[in-house]
Amino acid sequence: MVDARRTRVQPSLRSTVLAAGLLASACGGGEGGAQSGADGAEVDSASSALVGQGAQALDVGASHGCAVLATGGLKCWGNNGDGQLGLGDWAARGDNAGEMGASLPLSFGANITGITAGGFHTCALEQAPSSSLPGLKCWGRDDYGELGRGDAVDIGDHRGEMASLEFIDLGTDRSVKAASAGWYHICAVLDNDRVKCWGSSYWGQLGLGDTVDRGSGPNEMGDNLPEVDLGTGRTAKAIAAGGSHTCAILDNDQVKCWGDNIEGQLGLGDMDPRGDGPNEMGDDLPEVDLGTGRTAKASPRA
Ligand SMILES: [Ca+2]
Ligand SMILES: [Ca+2]
Ligand SMILES: [Ca+2]
Repeated sequence: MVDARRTRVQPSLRSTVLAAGLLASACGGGEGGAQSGADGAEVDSASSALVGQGAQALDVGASHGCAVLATGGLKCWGNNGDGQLGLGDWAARGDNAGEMGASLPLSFGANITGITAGGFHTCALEQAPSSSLPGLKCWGRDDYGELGRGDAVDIGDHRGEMASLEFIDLGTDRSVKAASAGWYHICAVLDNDRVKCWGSSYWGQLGLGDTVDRGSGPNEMGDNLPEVDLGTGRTAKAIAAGGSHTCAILDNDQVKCWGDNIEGQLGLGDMDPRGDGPNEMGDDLPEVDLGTGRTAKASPRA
């Protein structure tokens, strides 16, 4: 499986087209009319799942996607080989007729306010009625601790696992503002604007100065999971995880990236991974040069 982490499979174009179709359906208010696109037929059948419900947020992973409905419910479709659809089985949805629309079960019934789909796992922000602060729940493949549960047990592929799924422990009294999942890791901006990452650290994508996976063993999460050092006094406004790298927009509107850099994805003018060894993070991690006087805008949060 180590080799698998080196495999750079690109999220399929089909998923991107599907996502565009869903947004068009949600925003355009059309009556399920034909969506333009190379894969129009699939877009049509998928968008019918959302007619009359409206998508409030959307993300697509390697080969699955999820949309948050206006009701706060969550619907997911596509590859389900690791339980990433959260439906209690391994059956893909959307690859056969009659699986979408009303036939597609809700992964969550209500209270979902945000969604991020990773390689083979999925995480949702849930605003529980009993809590004033939203928390993060993750399911699907758990090879490297990406579900943050202290074990390496897939969740969502057996009945009853979703109903009993608990919030990820990111520290005492901590809640989550935003999160982004990569192939085998995930990073979150907490309520205190600090960043914590867990899952695979093979390329330093957790930004912790080593290649030790976090979240797969006991005592690795919660208060024991270190915050990512973004530099003296720096906090994060937004976070985005790619395959095996992560980027954040900082409070000063500058961008910093860490993790795999074999193709220059950190934007630093070299191919050295950052965050996998000592003295590479914090003030030692350069900002991405966006041009003289240029800064980055964080997109509005859902
Ligand atoms: Ca199917
Ligand atoms: Ca399971
Ligand atoms: Ca390095």
